[in-house]
Amino acid sequence: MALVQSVPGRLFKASLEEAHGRASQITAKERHVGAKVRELARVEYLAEAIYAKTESVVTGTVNFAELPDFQRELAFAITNIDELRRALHSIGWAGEKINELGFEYRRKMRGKSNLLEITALRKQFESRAESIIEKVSRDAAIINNAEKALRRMPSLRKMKTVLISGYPNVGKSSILNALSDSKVDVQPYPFTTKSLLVGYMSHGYRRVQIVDTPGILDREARNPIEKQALAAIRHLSDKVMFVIDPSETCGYTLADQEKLLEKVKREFSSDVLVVYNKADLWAHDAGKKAASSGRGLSLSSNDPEAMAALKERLLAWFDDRAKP
Ligand SMILES: Nc1nc2c(ncn2[C@@H]2O[C@H](COP(=O)(O)OP(=O)(O)OP(=O)(O)O)[C@@H](O)[C@H]2O)c(=O)[nH]1
Ligand SMILES: [Mg+2]
Repeated sequence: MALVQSVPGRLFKASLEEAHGRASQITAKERHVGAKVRELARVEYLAEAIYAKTESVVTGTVNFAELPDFQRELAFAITNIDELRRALHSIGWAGEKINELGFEYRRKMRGKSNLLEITALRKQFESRAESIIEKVSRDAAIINNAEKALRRMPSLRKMKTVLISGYPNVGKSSILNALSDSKVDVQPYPFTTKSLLVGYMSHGYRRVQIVDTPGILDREARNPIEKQALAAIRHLSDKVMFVIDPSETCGYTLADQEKLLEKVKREFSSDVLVVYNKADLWAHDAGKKAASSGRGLSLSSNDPEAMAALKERLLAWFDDRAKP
């Protein structure tokens, strides 16, 4: 679903060509009458074409206040919604103004019988319409930029959701893939080159959305936009599955990963399930076993039995008052 409709390019020129094309198809027995009718039609069709195009931009834009929290927050982070609203207002105004002028000019033209005067009025109307469209060209650009930015917005469902967090390469995506019923959906994520990976898992009536958020929870928000993006993520869920790789083959020390875990708990969510992944690589290490024991689940993402148990655990998380 598009949140914003873009303003068609060459709004004036294309509408003008359309109007002249339609009007030229009008024929009348008497030459002089035919010419006048065509001039009137040019005005009518131009006003109509522009009005229809601007109207569909205005009505085709969603009411941002009615979006789900997550999407609304994100939309506000990505675009200046107030500026967009003003631009939409201007575009709507332009269409209505041209429509009104069309009526006014046709009334004037009907009262004339001199074809030169009629044609002069039609041309005057066209140039006034063109200058109105020029006046709102900045607004059109604002709308089209917003459309482009918002087109990249992920569309996540409003349902029970678990977020996956942890350093790169710890196995987040592997776990998500192993848990998901079907193919994982890749959703664009604005202002990062990364994407959100979204999976769904179900058992009976229970259904949970899992979102892998690479590079979002695992580092400092750098600017206001990222802060707002974090706020948006918070709307999605406060349940985080934090993945740690004690084998350190991910390239980060266990100590650094624990530090990030504390940070996520402190700043983002206290409802955290810790998963110690890649057990196949470190289970023989007594020290690492001791470090992880009792603090979370130890497993390997390539072990189907362990993944089934994790899935059950995550589904149960949303049952009444259940704790991970
Ligand atoms: N031995 C072993 N390797 C694993 C396991 N889980 C994941 N890996 C490997 O670890 C590497 C990283 O896995 P990913 O699932 O891509 O990790 P990620 O956390 O999604 O990484 P980013 O998307 O970069 O943040 C891959 O080569 C996986 O095959 C595991 O349980 N055991
Ligand atoms: Mg990944």
